[in-house]
Amino acid sequence: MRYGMNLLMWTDTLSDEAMPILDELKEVGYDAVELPMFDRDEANSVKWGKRLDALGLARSATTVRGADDNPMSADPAVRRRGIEANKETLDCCAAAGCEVMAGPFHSALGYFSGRGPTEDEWKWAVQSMRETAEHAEKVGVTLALEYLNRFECYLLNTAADGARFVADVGHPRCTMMYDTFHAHIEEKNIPAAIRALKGCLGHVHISENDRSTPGEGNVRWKENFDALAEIGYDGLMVVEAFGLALEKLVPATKIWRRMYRSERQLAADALAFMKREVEKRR
Ligand code: LER
Ligand code: MN
Repeated sequence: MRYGMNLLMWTDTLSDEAMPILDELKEVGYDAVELPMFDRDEANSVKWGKRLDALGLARSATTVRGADDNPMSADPAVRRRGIEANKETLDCCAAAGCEVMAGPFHSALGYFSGRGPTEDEWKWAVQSMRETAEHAEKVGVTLALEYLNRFECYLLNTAADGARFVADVGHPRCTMMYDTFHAHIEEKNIPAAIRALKGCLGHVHISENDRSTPGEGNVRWKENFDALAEIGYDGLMVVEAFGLALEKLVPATKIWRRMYRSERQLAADALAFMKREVEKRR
């Protein structure tokens, strides 16, 4: 297993001032970092990739789409913007050397029709994702689609939805991801959810029920780590904890309070927690 930390704890922007966080995460002992990939600036992505290469850190990225570039919109022009935005983001991921582009970029974050996905919406989302996966193959990045809780999106809310979606897309570059926070809200049975992703699980977010230090809250950690070991998951395991500086995600994440002592402490505690839990099951 390789362990990563998401930069969303500190920032949603890859600015020069944020770069020293990478050195700090290396010092703490991480193998990987997850980059917020929202700005689609290829030159900046190359710069971040070089710094990560120098530090010997692996990397993934997180991205989202909104209502005006929704890949499952009824409006073909909006869908086209969604596909192109996903492709451009993939180019930035490749420029930064990311293995995986993760996140809920299958549909608009924080946008709702007032009912579940229609057959047409499902079909449009599948078509958009197939074209995105073909581009992912070209640039050598793997897609890891994130299912979210019902308050953040309505296309994919459970592991079973995700497994069906990925099967419909039917492209080796299109995998699912699993986030313990969303599963904690939506799943009745955590082991069954993780088993549903066997064979298509490409990425994992380790995230507590309050999005603060993993291991200190209400997520059923034993069941999660047991089932991940059972299905043989051995990819990137990335901590997702959120701070207050998240302008681009606030419509979905709704974080208004600080829930940890320091970012560094959270990162160190989370790494020790994941390693302990994974080692126990080897
Ligand atoms: C992102 O990884 C995530 O979990 C979402 O809730 C962000 O909106
Ligand atoms: Mn997540």
